[in-house]
Amino acid sequence: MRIDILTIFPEIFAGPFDHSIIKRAKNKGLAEILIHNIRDYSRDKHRRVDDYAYGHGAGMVMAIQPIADLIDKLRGERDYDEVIFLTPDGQLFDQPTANRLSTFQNIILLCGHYKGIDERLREHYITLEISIGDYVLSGGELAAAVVTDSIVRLIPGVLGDETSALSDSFQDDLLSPPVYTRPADYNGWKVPEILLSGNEKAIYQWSMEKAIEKTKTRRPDLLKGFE
Ligand code: 6GU
Repeated sequence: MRIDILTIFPEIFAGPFDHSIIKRAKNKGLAEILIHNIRDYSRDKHRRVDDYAYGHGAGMVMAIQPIADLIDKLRGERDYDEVIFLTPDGQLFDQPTANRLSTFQNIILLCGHYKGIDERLREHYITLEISIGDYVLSGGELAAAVVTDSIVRLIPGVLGDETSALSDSFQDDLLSPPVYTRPADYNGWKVPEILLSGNEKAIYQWSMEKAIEKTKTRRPDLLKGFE
């Protein structure tokens, strides 16, 4: 899968994709993540990418030309399954959306700033608008990093068996059960007996009960249609 990220702050992406699972996905050739600086496509002599909003109030709007030229260039090179705009007024991002995006070959993630982007870009270029939650970030970059992380880990072959199999059976609709590692007794704080029993069936049942119990108290909304 190839992910093209369009931003005016490419430096933000120096860190988040160079560790752990995403790094492994890139090294295995399963994910390619390309960062593009929108400013490089400005035809303005001062490399400006924004301008005053028509009509009302203060605040700058990201202009059409640099973003349109960049997307036109990319679309001339390959087909894209979705051109996604990260914006607080987009649809709420969730696991089913992550699952769907992870099946694609090529996607574009456009990071917004200021008061937003010229509405005509949304009408003519954007195919999907995503928000990562009901709070305001100063730009779409961190949201793009969140979306990228959640979809890259789902690409077949990225996660090893040890991370995928067991937890994913709970993952979509239930919160995870508690987990423990050695020592079995830490200054009197003991690991639940059943986990030391070696009885796989009983352990699975215990974990499932704990997951349901936790979901009931913390996120009862997730259990709709489960009981
Ligand atoms: Cl995608 N962008 C911004 N700026 N704020 C957000 C967001 C996105 N999702 C939640 N808050």
